[in-house]
Amino acid sequence: MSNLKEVLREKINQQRPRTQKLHDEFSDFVVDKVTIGQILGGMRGIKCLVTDISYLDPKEGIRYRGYTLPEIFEKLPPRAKGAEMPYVEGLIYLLYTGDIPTKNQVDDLIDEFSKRRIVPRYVYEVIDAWPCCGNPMAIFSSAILAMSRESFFAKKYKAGVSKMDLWEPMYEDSLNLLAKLPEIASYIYAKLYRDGKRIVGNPDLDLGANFAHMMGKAKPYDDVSRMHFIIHADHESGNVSAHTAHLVGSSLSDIYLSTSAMINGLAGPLHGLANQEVLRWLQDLMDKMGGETPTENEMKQYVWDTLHSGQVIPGFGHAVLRKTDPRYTIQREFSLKHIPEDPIFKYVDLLYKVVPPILQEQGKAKNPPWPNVDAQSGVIQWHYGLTEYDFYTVLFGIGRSIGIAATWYGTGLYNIHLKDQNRSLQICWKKLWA
Ligand code: NMX
Ligand code: MLT
Repeated sequence: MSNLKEVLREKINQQRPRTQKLHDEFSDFVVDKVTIGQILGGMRGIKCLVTDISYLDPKEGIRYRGYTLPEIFEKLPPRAKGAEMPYVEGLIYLLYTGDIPTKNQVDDLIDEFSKRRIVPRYVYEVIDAWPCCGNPMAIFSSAILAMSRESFFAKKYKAGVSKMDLWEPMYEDSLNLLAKLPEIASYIYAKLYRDGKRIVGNPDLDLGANFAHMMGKAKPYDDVSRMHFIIHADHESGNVSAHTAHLVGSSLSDIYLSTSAMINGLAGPLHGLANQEVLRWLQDLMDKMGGETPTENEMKQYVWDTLHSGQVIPGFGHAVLRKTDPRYTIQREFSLKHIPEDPIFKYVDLLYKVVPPILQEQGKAKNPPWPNVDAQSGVIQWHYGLTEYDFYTVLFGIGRSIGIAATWYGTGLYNIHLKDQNRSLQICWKKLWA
């Protein structure tokens, strides 16, 4: 049995009385009042979900298990030889347990992942069955959905297991899924954009390095992958992707069904797809500029033209954040260090300067919409040779699955608050106006 599972068993036994106490003693506690504006704003600021995994402060950004992102990058030990970024497996350990892992615990998890990474043949056949030019996110979602056949949890549930023990098969499913996602995603990439030949995974590598290997990308793409998956792992539970997985999972659908649904939500342009929209939008400008870097005034004009045509500026603004996204800052610092002369980075750098004041002048957003995670991620991918930007949201999806998986085993842990969630969230207009 893996060390992680033993640790979780102990923690679950410690945590259960806490949840029970909340349920027994605080059930009538009034958390908030809800306004029509909040409902129309898409459940804006309504506190109605429980999670221990991450917390999003509007002024500070995301904290994973209480740690800010800079703290995460500083504290997560150890690093692969010559690597700048921590292992993704270290973050997975932290999100699952709340503890910064030791080197042995990370090694143990790397080993677990390499044992679980083999993807059933029929999943490759599902991917192969897609016609050419399919949407990578739709293909990714369907491959994950097909794997529902593998769900250990669904089998156990059918066989009749006590709900106190459900976390165990949920845990097994969650690690199985996470270990397989890089294999699936890299095959979709090979099918859509390379020669269709799968690069077989290397069991001696960690998740980030193995993904780089299967994508056919040289160093430092291993570090780029580690950074990307770590910063995208979770963003509280209320965003479309995490919330969707939570909601679907609350009916005790297995993790494959829940994650596939999450991928579908992430695929929208106001959510994860914005990271590729940024590149598409900038490419259009680059074409217009004939390869020249625009002046500040030319860039301002391009931003205004986009706004006047009724479109949003991708990569800017956020439903919760009221400052520059720390995920943006981490990628910006990486770019300043490694790719300062990249022509697209120069565009992005200019946008950082011109967009917030323009959006403030436009006057729609209450706060100047600062750059979010998506404003920077595509540029780094592009620089390291991943120029097929239609694929970028798949990368976001691998990262986001980590937070979903950590929450998923927690579904088995908490049990109480996730029963067929959201039964009475609707308001009836007729009743309201009567
Ligand atoms: N460009 C143009 N208008 C904007 C932008 C933007 N980047 N951001 C906000 N606004 C508008 C917004 O459309 C709304 O207008 P209206 O009243 O006509 O509907 C108004 O400002 C107020 O919006 P906010 O309350 O500040 O933000 P809201 O929560 O409604 O929207 C986003 C949040 C993220 C959907 C919005 O900022 C946006 O569309 N950004 C561009 C797309 C993007 O980058 N999405 C990625 C988000 C992060 N992620 O990875 O998922
Ligand atoms: C996310 O990472 O999910 C996005 O920033 C959207 C959000 O948190 O609302």
